[in-house]
Amino acid sequence: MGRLFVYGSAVVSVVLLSLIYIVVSGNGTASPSASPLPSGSAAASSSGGAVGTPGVPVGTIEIAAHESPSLGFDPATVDVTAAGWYTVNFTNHGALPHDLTFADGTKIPADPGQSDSAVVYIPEGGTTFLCSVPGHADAGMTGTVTVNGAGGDSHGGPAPSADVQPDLNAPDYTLYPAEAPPLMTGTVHDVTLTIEEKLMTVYKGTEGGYVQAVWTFNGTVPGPVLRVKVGDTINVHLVNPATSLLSHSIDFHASQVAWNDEMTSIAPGEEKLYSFVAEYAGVWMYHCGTKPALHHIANGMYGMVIVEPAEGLPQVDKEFAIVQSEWYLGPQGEPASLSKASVGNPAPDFVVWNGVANQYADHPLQTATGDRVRVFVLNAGPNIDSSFHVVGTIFSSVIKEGVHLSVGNEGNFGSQAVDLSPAQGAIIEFVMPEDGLYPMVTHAFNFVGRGALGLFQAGDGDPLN
Ligand SMILES: [Cu+2]
Repeated sequence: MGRLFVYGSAVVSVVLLSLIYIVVSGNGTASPSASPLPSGSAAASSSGGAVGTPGVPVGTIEIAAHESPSLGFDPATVDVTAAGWYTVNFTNHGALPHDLTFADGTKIPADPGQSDSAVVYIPEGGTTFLCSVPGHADAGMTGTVTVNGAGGDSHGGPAPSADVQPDLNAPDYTLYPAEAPPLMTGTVHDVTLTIEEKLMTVYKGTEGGYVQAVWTFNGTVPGPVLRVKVGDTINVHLVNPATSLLSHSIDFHASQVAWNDEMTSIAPGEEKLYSFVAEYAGVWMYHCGTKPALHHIANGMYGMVIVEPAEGLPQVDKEFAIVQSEWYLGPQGEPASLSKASVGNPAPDFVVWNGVANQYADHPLQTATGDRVRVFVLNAGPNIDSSFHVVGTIFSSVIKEGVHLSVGNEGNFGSQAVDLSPAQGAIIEFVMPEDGLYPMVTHAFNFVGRGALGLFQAGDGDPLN
């Protein structure tokens, strides 16, 4: 059916072709060497553009498919200087099969890591393309080709949401240790937190990585985990080096102090002392509160304080500390996007455990089978709720924001997921009864594919041996 159309009136034709796209996409011309147009179509030369010889390319277009931070094409918008035939090289940087299907039905499929090409006619009015794998266009795999900035009807769907492209040269990320630190000894603790503004890889995969100019406490996102007990005094020396670009501050949720005293901002080159007594047990957030606080939190300035009861917590076999947070990617090498973090329906590019997307899927957290495992969990946000769940386990003990589900309670109740709004924390315990892998997710499942996936590995991870 698509072959009945010619390009005499390119704009109209493209629209018409787009309208019949769904019909032709299933059997569109797939052969890289074949033209989707009738061979020698006379109408092709009447378009008035620089058509050239039918089937003989006047240029090359490179388009790649990516899957992170969401499905899309790179670039999603291509501009050429003249209508005509082009060699289109399509590379699939993802882990799923994709194709590049033009509005005229030309389809270039590519398996993960593979490339293929076809010769495609770009009419004066431009054209559109998408991935015809079900759901992929809706997820953002659409794009346009314009001729001198003109055309490219939008029938292919909305532009991809991925506004930052992965960088194949991004350095590997630094694994953040998930093991909870031991209780600090003594009852008065002097802690120095030095602000460091630095580049950090927040995700690295086969399709490349994302580097952001983050703001940190002591050089890591999250900042260090501080572990004390009820009654302890914490003297935090906050240092903002002269080399910083911005003023910063700190706000400990484990403290009760005046906002306009301890929490005031200090300029580059300044220091201040923030002293408090840990009066209440729990998993507490600390963060920079300098305006706009949303940006300082979204760009990495948060961490966890564990306050144990004065008598301590019961002994367990393994302890981890996990902070959930979001990345709203700014351009490569720049800070996180405040405008993306500020909208009323925020859509983070990544939701992560301890600062880096998928790092504990790449590097599973090891335990012995049958270990009693305790996880201190904090949702640092800044915006998205967590539903913390470990697949294959039941939480037998949960202390969430002071509310305790205890082991051996009357009726033997358990917990499957712990809901944590931004700035809420919990202490959970569970046992992995057999060798194997137990994924850690937020059961808000739209975010699992955006970095909120980790693995606990019990024993050798293999239930079959
Ligand atoms: Cu700050």
